[in-house]
Amino acid sequence: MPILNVSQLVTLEHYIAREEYKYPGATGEFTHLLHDLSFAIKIVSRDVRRAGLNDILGLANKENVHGEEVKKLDEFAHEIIVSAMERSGRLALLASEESEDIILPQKKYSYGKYVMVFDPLDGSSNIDVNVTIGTIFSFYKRIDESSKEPGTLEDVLQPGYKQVAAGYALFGSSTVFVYTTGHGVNVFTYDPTVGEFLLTNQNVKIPKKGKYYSTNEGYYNKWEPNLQQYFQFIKEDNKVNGKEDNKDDMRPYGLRYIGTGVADIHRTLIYGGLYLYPADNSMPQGKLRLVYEANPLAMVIEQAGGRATDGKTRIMDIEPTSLHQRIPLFIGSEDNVLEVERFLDGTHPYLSK
Ligand code: FDP
Repeated sequence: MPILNVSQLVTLEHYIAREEYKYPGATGEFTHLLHDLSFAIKIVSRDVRRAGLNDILGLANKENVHGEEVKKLDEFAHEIIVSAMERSGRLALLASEESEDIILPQKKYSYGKYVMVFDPLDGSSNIDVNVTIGTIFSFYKRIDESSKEPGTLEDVLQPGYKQVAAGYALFGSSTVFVYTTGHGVNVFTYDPTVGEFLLTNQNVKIPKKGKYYSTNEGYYNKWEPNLQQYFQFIKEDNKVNGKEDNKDDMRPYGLRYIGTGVADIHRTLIYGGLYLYPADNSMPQGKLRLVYEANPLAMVIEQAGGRATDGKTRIMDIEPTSLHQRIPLFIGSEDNVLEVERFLDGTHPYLSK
């Protein structure tokens, strides 16, 4: 019995090329960038899958058997992605969580009209314990598209609604590549036996409401009182004390928290619900990064029909002021995000009980 029906065998490369035909006048430049990125992701995936082995070899003398220095996996993923992408000649600059400043392609490559931002390996606390981690990415057009000069910080500090594509790769029970160019979200799963990403879920839609919430609830005491009330509310059982059984009321919600934002948000995309990383009294700006975490994930979730805000404002409307800016994030099914927002703005009827 074949694993996939033959009619479903659409590779990522094939899909990207097919998409391009839909845009008269498309130059194919962007298609090439996505090809380069999928190549980089295959390399990162291979090395994530061998991470434990590399560590054991490396631990002996701090060098592996080839006499090479053993790098931390997140630094390694950063280097692979920069090296695969800079040589395309289509990027004006890159920006990564692993680099303090913007990264310019080496002088021997030319500067193109696109900007790439990425988090090479999200979920760093999970790398050494075999729990799902992922790479987040997004692309913008530089402000002056005709410029042949190196890109500038201004080219990166654009609001998320200007992203031309965004997505992520997840290294979990399989490796998946999820991306959107603003026309729906598609999921590709890596088949290592043929070395290709195959289309496994086309035009994914997030459920309008879900019964999972995902957050580090250990910080409960640091949160604002209205948010604490939200957590009381979602744990109440809608069926106790002879209350009317309302099918839309899914309480008590179930808790799921991997601690890798991109993995928690991927589950939220598929099953519905809410992922939140709020501000608290020790991190008033929140923890997650606007440019290379919140914006790309917001674009994917919105394209799937969901919602992403900082509790008030749409994430993709926020003007970034610095490369590593942090932001509170409430993201997921539309109804769940609206529900928590009503607690934050004090209008939810539960608050007046
Ligand atoms: P990490 O620091 O482990 O890289 O982006 C940062 C992030 O992971 C998210 O992926 C994750 O959801 C969150 O931080 C985990 O933070 P807590 O340890 O505070 O829960």
